Amino acid sequence: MDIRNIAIIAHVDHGKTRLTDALMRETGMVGDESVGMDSNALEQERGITIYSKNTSIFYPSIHSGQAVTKINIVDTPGHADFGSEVERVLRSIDSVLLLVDAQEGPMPQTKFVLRKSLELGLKPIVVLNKIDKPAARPEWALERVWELFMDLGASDEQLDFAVVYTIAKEGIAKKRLTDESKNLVPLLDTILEKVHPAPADTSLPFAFQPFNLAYDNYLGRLGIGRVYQGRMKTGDRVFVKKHSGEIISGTITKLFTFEGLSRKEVPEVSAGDIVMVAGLPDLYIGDTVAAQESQELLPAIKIDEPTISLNFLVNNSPFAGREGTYVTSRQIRERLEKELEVNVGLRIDFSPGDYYTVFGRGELHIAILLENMRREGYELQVSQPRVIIKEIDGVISEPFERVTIDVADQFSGVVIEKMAKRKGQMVEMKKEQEHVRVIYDIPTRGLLGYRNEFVVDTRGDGILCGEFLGFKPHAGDIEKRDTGSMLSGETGKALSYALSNLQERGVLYIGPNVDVYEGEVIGNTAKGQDMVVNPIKGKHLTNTRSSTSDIAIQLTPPLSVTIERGLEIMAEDEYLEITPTSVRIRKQILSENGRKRAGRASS
Ligand SMILES: Nc1nc2c(ncn2[C@@H]2O[C@H](COP(=O)(O)OP(=O)(O)OP(=O)(O)O)[C@@H](O)[C@H]2O)c(=O)[nH]1
Ligand SMILES: [Mg+2]
Repeated sequence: MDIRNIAIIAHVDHGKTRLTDALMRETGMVGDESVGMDSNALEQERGITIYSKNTSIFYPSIHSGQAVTKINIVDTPGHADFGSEVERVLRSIDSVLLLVDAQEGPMPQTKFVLRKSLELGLKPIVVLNKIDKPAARPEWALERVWELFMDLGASDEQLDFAVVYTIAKEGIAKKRLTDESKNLVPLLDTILEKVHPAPADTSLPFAFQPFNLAYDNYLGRLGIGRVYQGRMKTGDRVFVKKHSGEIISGTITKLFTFEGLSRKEVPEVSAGDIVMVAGLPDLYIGDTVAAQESQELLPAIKIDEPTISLNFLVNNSPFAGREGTYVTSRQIRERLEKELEVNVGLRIDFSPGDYYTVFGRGELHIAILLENMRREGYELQVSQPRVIIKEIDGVISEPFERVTIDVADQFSGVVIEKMAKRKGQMVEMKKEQEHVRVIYDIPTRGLLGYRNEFVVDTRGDGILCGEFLGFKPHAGDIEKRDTGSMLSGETGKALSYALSNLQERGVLYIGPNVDVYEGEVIGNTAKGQDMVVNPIKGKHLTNTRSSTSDIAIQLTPPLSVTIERGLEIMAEDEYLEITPTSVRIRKQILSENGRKRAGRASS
């Protein structure tokens, strides 16, 4: 069968998943409206794609009686923190649909994914989506896209891109804005016209390379990737060839292809297709699975190295074990070992014993792991994330990122001031109408804890996108925290009366009637120092006829501590306690005397 392999790429929220869902529906691959690509619970809750996923559609439909083409589609995440995931996928497909919101135009992540695509020599199809929005300006957006291609040094052939206009939400595509259309046929036709059929030489020896991993309790590790040449049957012997030079032989136990969202077991796979293989426990992203030991390696797939680390430990707070099902060190270890099977870029050092050091690609990477664990019933605590410092050629180096910031004019001052304080080097600054776009190179260390502040500083209106630059010489001390922690000195139930007084002195993380313990961080204080307070104190009963003011206590809604926010705002001597129902920040040493003693011992 004729096969086309494409990925859908874009800035976050520009409509990739909606379009993929609509393509599946158009071709009859899914019937139910509620079934979609963002299948993970966390993705549904957040409304963003976290894991890239593949689907296959057949066009025209299998029942049409005509010659059918199989289109393998990879839906990628648009959030900048998952950029390296997109990069991996791009290596394994033949063309991309570059989606651009017709109102917003190209955004920082559009540039990132387009640059990677052009560098790989891909010839994108431009899809201007959301043309139904009242403020949509497709001509303007198309002009910006063209400029972006030019800026990124596109070849003449790449510049001569096809354009399709879509309303992904309604499953409509048009080649010209003035066309009448009720379906996605114009887009499907463009794909068949512009994307070349996947080379399908089955006479050569088998070669396969995974770009994604999956895990199955019965089958073990699964590799999802592309068959570059040849055929393979279940039961065949193969060689897993690694770029380190290592060669491991193995046997394929099961093979799958994709149909819509489901995988279909097949006896044989052949060149051109995107498939899933089972039976190779040592398989990793970028390895070459070959029929012959002497076969050449396929080019490596780059995997970003970890940039931050933190410790995972058993929860030992006074509330430990109240809310979680899996709480022991062994249970946490087993869960982390399972995670290593599929989580690309994650590393774990199990050797310390009483804690495990987890290395990840950023706060969000770690936060998603923690969020998944708590949903499964785990309870644990983690230390503050730190950046990974390395010595490269005798120079102490740390990870750097390039961040693009878009803010309304009035907020640019505070952003520029804070970036400078965090050792950001301005690379470029451009004014566009009432907006300012500033680009910085900044140590990841300076960015830790900033995103949350950024949202507050720009009243939720600014956009900040980062891209990993690599390790560079250490930028020196960064002084960041200008708030202190407000700590409970007591264990009990927080009361409105006490909280109403405390909210005068800082921002609270808890509301009334919440159980607190001694040493728990219940808020922050504008003054740089920690402050021990009593949140459980009730109003003294006096003889004076009580006023109505007691009932009418007005509390500002607390700033709820999520896992991501917690990782950002916690201090070095604190832990983030995570259970299925709560996220709390606490001092590592709970009693004030204990902390004083420890402070004296260390000074
Ligand atoms: N008005 C309008 N809204 C759309 C259209 N397509 C998608 N949306 C909306 O845009 C939002 C984001 O759509 P998604 O498909 O999740 O975007 P995405 O690009 O997959 O997002 P990430 O995977 O998180 O990067 C949703 O609320 C959609 O309903 C469209 O054609 N018109
Ligand atoms: Mg998506």
